[in-house]
Amino acid sequence: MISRIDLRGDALPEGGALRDLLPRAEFDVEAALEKVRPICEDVRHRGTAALIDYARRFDGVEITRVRVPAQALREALDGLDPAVRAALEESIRRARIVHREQRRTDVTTKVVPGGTVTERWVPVERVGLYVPGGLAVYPSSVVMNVVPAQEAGVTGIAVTSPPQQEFGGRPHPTILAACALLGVDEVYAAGGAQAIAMFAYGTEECLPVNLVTGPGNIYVASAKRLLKGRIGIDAEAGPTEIAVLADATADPEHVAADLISQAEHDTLAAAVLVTDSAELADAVDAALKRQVAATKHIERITEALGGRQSATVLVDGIDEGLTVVDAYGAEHLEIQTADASAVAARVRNAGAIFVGPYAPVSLGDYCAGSNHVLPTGGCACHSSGLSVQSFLRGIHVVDYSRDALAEVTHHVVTLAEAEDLPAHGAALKARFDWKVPQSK
Ligand code: HSO
Ligand code: ZN
Repeated sequence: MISRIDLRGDALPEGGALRDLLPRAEFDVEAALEKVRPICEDVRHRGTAALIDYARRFDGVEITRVRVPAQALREALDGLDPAVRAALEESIRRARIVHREQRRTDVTTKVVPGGTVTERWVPVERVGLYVPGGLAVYPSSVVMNVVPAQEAGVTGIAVTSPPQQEFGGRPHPTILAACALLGVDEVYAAGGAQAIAMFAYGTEECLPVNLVTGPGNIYVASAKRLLKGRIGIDAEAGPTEIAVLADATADPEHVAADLISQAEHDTLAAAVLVTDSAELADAVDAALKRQVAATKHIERITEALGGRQSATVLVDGIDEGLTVVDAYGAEHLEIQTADASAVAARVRNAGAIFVGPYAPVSLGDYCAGSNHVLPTGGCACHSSGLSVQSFLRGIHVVDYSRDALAEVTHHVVTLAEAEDLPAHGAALKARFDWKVPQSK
């Protein structure tokens, strides 16, 4: 069901070569650009009319407006199953506890007497949050996008999610209810590239936003790449990934259950087990067979686990395992080894790390308090998941007195002349009856 890559014996190849040996799904964002470009242009020029046409063409729904009326949000919340409401409230509560602590405070540094630089953290004014539709319904992603934006102090929050045939061309009611629960009243029924274009260019119904966050399919990722610059983006999210670094102490049933849990998202989802124990690998294989047969989304999971993006990687020890998981840079990494905390502390590249037998990825998906919008496709080597920081900009505020400026003027003039930009120096000289002071 899941293929094997045996790296035991020889020394591991270095850097890029090791990464090339590891499995990864094809997610060609560049190739989708040609399809996405005309859609974005169309939304730019025809606004709501274009969105209505795409809703008909891609989502099979007839709608007359894209914005979801406030009444529909209230009704969705009223109709929400009380158990789901309680679980969402707990998810929100925990996410708030964690994200509130992430808020950076402004820092003022006294550089010299009379000269300070302050880093002032200012929330983005208006953000557009994308919540995917597709194979599953993701109210939890509403929580993971909205909570950090709110905790950052963003005042203009708009959410969009694909219109659903089953619900009269509106997003799934649980998504609407989650928005209502979080106090978000600006919600749109738009999905795919066209939704990103709506946020970037604005329409009759939706003002343009400054930043778009949230995962989506390849067309969403491609539109983000195309429109980046006009808007800020969090990441070009690809299919979900789980890597598990495990030794002989791990419980194969748990490892298998966790691999399956993320394979459930998509046929392209990746599940990678890295272990120094061939016995564990065999036991996980057996557990996978048994457990997959009993899951609801058996076909999707079987395809994901059998795909070239999933594998069991055999290594010579946990040190080598760490080298492998660092080269892979998983969206989610579980450490199921002896002394898991110490092993986890040595990981350099992962979107989020789940430590020990009682921190499965599914906990993080819903109720750990951490964020589940995380870098995929190896982007964990250079990027972070969504946090309060994603919604803030640090502005440097420079405040110098006359004396403090006078004291450094000769250095500025020298550097400006060294760059053949004498007008830069002149801007300082103009403030003083200036002659070159002697350096001390
Ligand atoms: N594992 C997904 C998030 C999610 N799981 C939402 C269930 N619902 C990507 O981190
Ligand atoms: Zn998940």
